[in-house]
Amino acid sequence: KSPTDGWFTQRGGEKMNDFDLILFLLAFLFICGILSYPSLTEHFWIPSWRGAMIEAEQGTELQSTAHGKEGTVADAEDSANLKPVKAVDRVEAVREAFRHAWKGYKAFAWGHDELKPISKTHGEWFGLGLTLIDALDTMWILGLKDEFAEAKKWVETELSFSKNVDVNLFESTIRVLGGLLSTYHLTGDTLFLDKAKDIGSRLMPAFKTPSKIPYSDVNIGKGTAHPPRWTTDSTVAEVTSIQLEFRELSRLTKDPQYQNAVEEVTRHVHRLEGKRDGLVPMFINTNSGKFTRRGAFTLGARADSYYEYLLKQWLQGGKKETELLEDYLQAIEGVRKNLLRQTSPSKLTFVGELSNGRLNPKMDHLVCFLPGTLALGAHNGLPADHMELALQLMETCHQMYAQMETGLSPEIAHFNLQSNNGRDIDVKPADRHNLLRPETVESLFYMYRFTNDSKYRDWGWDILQNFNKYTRVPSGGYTSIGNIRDPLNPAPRDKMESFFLGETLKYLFLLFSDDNELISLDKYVFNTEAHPLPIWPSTSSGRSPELS
Ligand code: DMJ
Repeated sequence: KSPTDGWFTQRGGEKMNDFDLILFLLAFLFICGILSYPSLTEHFWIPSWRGAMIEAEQGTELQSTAHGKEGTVADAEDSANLKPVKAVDRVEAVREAFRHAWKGYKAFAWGHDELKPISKTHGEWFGLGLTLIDALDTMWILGLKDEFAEAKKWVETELSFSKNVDVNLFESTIRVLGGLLSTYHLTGDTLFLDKAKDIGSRLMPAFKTPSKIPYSDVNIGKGTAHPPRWTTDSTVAEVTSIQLEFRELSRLTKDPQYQNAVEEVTRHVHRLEGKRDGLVPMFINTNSGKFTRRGAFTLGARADSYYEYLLKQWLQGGKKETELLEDYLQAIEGVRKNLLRQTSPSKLTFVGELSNGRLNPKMDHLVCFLPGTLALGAHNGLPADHMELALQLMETCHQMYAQMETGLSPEIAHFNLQSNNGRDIDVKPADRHNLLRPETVESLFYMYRFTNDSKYRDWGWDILQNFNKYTRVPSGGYTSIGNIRDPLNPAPRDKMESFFLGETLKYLFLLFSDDNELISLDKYVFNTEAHPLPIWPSTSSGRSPELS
């Protein structure tokens, strides 16, 4: 008999007991497994979507990302459930998020337009270092001096606009011209003003059209401009949301050509037929100067910043240009009359879209700029009911985040007027993406500045935490995602838009900062890409002081 055999034989009487013990242990392990199922799924599956796309071991960063000495994002999240996180820690968390985004941009996309954080490479749109320029004033405001210094060096030594490249007039105005002008104001460094003049003058050929309504595209190297290949129309928001920047460029350079060109567009649109109670269609023809494809009205894509720039130009010019104010007030009444509805069952107020007289109860996330703009107007003496509407719309934009499984908003929300499913908000499969957009945190910033209600900070804090949870890429950067309804697989899209650094993180930082004088809203207006430009010192005319 072998010793083993003997062992079994000797212990023959206890054999059943061993079996029982094994069964008991297996049952015990099984029950433990069931009890810890939620945390198992959380800790296994969330990293797994990253692991599948990126590297398996990097998924753990979700739980271990350090932000400063205070602890981790996960720690902060846990403690947030117990006690409020201090403003100073939130400010520090935004700095940490910026550094993490910058780390990816620096490593894989330095000097290029956009970071593709998952494939660890870059995307090019205009080839002008868009993310770097968009982020300059954010770094200055966040006090990230080393990062700012290296970016400035790139602007000094590498940035050239002498390039045979087609750029979009609107996008390069709000991001590049706006970013350079605001950085010049914050730093006083003429490097940025010189660069602003260079890009500003290269964009001017866009205005050489039969109607003076600018073309959408300019070749900044050749000095030629053209509309998109398929149409001679321009987008209304695009031709009416370049005014703050070009007016400021004229003021600084004492050269009226920029201001004249954009104000001609403003005057033209002011007089134009085809509006509905102050609401504008989405397209305008560069030959005829008339609105085209009339009948569709939205506060979202293609029209949004028209409304924003009416108010902000009026503020920039010292509240003297009454036609701007009239158009703004009329438009807000037009919104109330034509587009405003409430959901069922919770009576959330939203701004729908009108299509040939029929209301479509859908709202782009882009519309969430509106609570902030309305609040800014009310702060500047416009009717108190603008503030009431701002409060209601802010709640709706918050719900567009809070009601989603990831706590992040879809690109487009569909609202229920008569709810059959108990939900106020539905999301169509094609609209489930989130591009790290700023509009809601932008409005939260205004609402907090004007009300001091800490709930707006808490809502912004939730959004930052969810960006960290679902969009943060361990090797550096943040990514837009394809599905805000699936926390187990939010479907990363491998793109960090420049406005995440230019706008989203800047507004979050200002929301959490206790320093109200940091970009005072009585001294600056933010352009539509969150670049602060000064409100002009008062003069008797509506022209910028240096030109009057
Ligand atoms: C930005 O470029 C600007 O905020 C613009 O007005 C709208 N789209 C993006 C951000 O969503």
